[in-house]
Amino acid sequence: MVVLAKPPPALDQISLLRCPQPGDAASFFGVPAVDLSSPGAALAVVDACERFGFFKVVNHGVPTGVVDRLEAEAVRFFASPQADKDACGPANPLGYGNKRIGRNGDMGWLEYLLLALDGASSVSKASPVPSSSLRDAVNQYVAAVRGLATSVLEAVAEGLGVAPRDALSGMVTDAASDQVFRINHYPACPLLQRLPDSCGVTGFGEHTDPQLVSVLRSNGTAGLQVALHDDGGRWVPVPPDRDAFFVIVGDSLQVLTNGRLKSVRHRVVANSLKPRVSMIYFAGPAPAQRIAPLPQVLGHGEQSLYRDFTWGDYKKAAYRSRLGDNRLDPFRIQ
Ligand code: GA4
Repeated sequence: MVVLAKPPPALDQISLLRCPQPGDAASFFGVPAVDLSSPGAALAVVDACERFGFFKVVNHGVPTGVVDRLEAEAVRFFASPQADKDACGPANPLGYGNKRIGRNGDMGWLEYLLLALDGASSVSKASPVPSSSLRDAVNQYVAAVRGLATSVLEAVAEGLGVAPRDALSGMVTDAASDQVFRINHYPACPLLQRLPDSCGVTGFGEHTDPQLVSVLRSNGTAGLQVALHDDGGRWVPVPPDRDAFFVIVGDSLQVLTNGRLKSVRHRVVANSLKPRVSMIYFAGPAPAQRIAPLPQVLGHGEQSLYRDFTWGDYKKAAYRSRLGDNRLDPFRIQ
């Protein structure tokens, strides 16, 4: 983290970061791209999840109109009067949030809407939504993106030689599954121009996602960075691609594969000139789902690296943690 003698006002509660520069040769990261309908997709998915815990899906078949409609609704909501947005907040954890993330003091240069989804993957009644048009746009978008998440989990099962094919995806299609949807708006941050180039402002602080997988789509504004698993966890920028979906491996999938697939630390750095809008679908299992290595991923005599827990246990622990904590550590068998 960079420490300045006096950060500009309005940013004084948000951490500054040392950032890789987009032009640095060392910061180049060729994000693996997978076409799920191609032969060999299952092995490509497993390879990317093992090496990076991250990849992008291209030729995904999700209609552009569905994505554009939700983006337009999101832009409209975030441009609405502050009082209208505040009427959907403060996020606890659902609803409209402004700079505060979670319950334990994490702050970022963003505002967001966090929604829970019900068994039919529609926005739940417990989630405050600003309008029926935004609700409809989310429901339509989620129906498509949940299909993508289940295809990814089927590919993981196939690539790992796990049967049945829905051993993992079934955890998401289960009527009791715990799915969450988030829309983030990172306003342009002109104050950044007063900081040195190597210095960024935290948009969303570094963390891993607790769920199985997350599917992220953003507009064309840069900001997302991932930490490489090898190479000392070096941070690399992810070039934006508004036509692709990025898949992020979560902690639960790491445990279900006994650490073979690894969750990826990621963060968002604010942009000085352009707003960034991202929408993320988090595929979590049912609260009662046991999260333990699938028997077929364990080699002969291989023991679980983690003590047994349910998704409900893990979620409760996650919500007590700080964003950047290593949430799996307390569950690891020494
Ligand atoms: C990270 C992944 C999802 O965005 C999220 C986040 C949640 C929140 O924003 O309320 C958490 C964070 C996330 C993990 C640790 C806790 C809970 C903020 C936080 C400090 C919705 C989720 O499920 O976990």
